[in-house]
Amino acid sequence: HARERTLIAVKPDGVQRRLIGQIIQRFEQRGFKLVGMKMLQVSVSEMNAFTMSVCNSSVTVDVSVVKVSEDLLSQHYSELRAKPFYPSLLYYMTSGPVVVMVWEGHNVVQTSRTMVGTTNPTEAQPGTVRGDFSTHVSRNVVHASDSLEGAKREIQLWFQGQELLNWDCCDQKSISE
Ligand code: DAT
Ligand code: MG
Repeated sequence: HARERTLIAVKPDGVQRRLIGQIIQRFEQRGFKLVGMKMLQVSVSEMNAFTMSVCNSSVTVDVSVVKVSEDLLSQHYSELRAKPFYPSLLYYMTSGPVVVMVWEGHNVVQTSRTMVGTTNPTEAQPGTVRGDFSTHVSRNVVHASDSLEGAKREIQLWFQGQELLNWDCCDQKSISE
């Protein structure tokens, strides 16, 4: 229904490549409503720093940057913990700022997965975010929740309740029932 919400994030590569604006524009022009947004850099926990130093020995990670959000990514990507690419995924996701957003609208979870494109940009259709802006699975620019339950879980993980706004868009009646 029209109040469905999903979590969209511009990953560190998307921020570095100045793609934040173009990604936001696509969701706005589709007719979705932005109800929350923030920029942050997830800090590295001591344990993750160790995992990452094993995964990439040329990198020195400053363990003194341990902060409150150290567990955020491991919860966000809990299903991927056993994958061989998991340590480098955490390393990449903590390498710079991300922009996390909550978008609302009719069928937004499924529609935004279509807009974002397949996980591996090699197969992503032109016209999708990944199909237009990326070539490699480990630098695929954007995150989008993959189910209603996943969206609910991820939104609660990244946002406090009061950071999400209920507001009326003046064109809402022209966009969905
Ligand atoms: P998605 O981001 O499309 O939901 P996912 O949840 O399966 O995909 O994986 C999360 C991220 O992990 C994905 O965006 C990029 C990374 N990833 C997935 N499969 C990978 C692989 N085979 N090699 C490297 N990174 C991968
Ligand atoms: Mg996923």
